[in-house]
Amino acid sequence: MAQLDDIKGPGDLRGLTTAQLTDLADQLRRRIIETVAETGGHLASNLGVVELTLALHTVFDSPSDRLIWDVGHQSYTHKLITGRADRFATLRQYGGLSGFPKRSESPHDACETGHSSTSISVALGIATARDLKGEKYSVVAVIGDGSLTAGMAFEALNHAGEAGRDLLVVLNDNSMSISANVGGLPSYLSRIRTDPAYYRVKADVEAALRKIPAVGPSVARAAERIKDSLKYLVVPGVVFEELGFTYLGPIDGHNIPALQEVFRRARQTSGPVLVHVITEKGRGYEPAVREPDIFHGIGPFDVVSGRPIKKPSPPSYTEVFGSQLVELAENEPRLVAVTAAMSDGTGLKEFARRFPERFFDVAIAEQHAVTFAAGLARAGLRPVVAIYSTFLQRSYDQIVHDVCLSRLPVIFAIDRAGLVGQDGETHQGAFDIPYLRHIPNMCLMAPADENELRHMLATALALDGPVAIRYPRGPGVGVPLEGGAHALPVGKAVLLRSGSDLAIIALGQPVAAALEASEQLRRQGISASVVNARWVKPLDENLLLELARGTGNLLTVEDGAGQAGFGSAVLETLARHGVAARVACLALPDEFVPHGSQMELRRAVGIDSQGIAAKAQELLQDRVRERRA
Ligand SMILES: Cc1ncc(C[n+]2csc(CCOP(=O)(O)OP(=O)(O)O)c2C)c(N)n1
Repeated sequence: MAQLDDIKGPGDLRGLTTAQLTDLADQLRRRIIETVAETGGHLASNLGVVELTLALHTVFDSPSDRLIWDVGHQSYTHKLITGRADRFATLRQYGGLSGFPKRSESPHDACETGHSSTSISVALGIATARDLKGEKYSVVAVIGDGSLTAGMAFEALNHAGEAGRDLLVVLNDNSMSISANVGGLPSYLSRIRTDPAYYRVKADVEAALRKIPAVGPSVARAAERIKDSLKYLVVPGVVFEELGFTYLGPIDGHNIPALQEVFRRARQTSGPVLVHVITEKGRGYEPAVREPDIFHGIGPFDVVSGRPIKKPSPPSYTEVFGSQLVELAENEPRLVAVTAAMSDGTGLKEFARRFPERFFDVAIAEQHAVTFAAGLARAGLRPVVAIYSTFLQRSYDQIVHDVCLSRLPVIFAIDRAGLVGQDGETHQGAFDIPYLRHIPNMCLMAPADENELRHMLATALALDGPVAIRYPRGPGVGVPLEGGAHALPVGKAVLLRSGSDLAIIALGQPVAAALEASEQLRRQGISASVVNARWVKPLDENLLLELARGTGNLLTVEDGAGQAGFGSAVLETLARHGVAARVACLALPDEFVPHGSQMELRRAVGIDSQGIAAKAQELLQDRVRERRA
């Protein structure tokens, strides 16, 4: 039997029998389960595509044929059989293998991904370039049924069907997004899977074809061709057929020979082809089959019991948001909640249970989620749209055009703002301050702790216009949560500590580190004010100007991109008022921050307490040098 560790590339799979590939699938599953139990990761999605990945790599010739994994969270088997098995234990660790495809890791990774529903567009672009350059290779996009619900996937299908280029779309249908899939398209796919009427029609067509008599060799060849094309031009995929695709399927996604056969056929078919593959999310690991949503993305867990290994920690910002929203909704019947396929990730499960009529999961459709919320607000409701910072990037125009232009009271609960950790570049919540700060009518806050998040939600509800609250992934700082949430003064920062040498103005999560840094500085004889900024917009200009005129040294700290971020807002304010001060800005660098633990990444970019203290010293030394010069 072939050993997983001996597979150095897809070439080593060639010639393996079905029995050998099946045995390899077992080894792959074991390796994935054991590794993810240590590192955390996207377990259930990966367990579902082991055979699918083996079949693709035995039929297609990567890297000259391009395999594009939508989202890329299901690429572990692909990584393991493309020369990365020896490093697989470093998955998602700082400096180790990424949990998503990365061209820097392997020529077999055709592009960087992490956000959903991009694969068909990029595959079509590559196929178009291939044709224009007169090159010959196959392009394959593998997309899940959840990812197919996003507008971009529809846009790409629409274009690809008409363009008619050779392109294979593999629809990996496990009937799940992270949780149960939402909407008309999933219902359609489910009918294809389960409605016997479809199979009857398919069987009828095939039976009729078998009766076509063969008359002479050329007629026989033609009849064979018609049989072939008609046989696979089966009724179930009529929607895809109408869009211009040849539909093949549905195929059992755990049957390697069946998959290999359909992929060979797809490779020979000209024009765009959609192969509909049915897989089981979590396949081969009972706890993941039972709870595919929990095991979609999971931290370290115990393999035997399937239970997460959790260190005791304060409630997460997400949990505090979820329970506070339920509390507010009890007294505010207009409050409704919107999620884009992330009800669990954004902490809305309890809200959905308590107020099913007021909860909307719109599928992976961030743009639609925002404009839908605009409609809700326009007609008198108070929608709260809970979306991760990185995925809200998709909705920039909807925020500008549909919400802010009309000054609609939509509350944006921006979870996973700042450094998110192990999911890396594609998931860091780096850009929300820059992409929101400049939009007229928008207010933007960031809590320093989980209790402040509660008050900020109450504040947002009291305001009559668009408001965004950005808060980090992970546990809060552990402050007490008792007492009702109350509205905070708008545009007012909080002076936490007064000092005479410089002022550290921190926003959100880094406030705690700024306080620690001020302690370290105090021990070195440096006296620092510390401000919890709370608001990016409106900014507490009075306090800022006062501090700038006072010590003349300001250090801003934020866990978002530096360009056009919070520090930039401070600099703009000083410039507008003609106040000269020495200002240093600590923020995320002008580069994509890779994966690692949040702590490691904060240290690496210098927004932990040591980094803040060092930057403060640097600022003061420059000042001393300047004075001497
Ligand atoms: C734009 C965007 N929104 C949300 C997500 C979070 N997300 C990652 S995977 C996933 C579900 C994907 O479902 P599907 O495509 O069916 O893949 P499966 O995990 O079921 O194999 C979601 C919502 C994302 N990666 N990108």
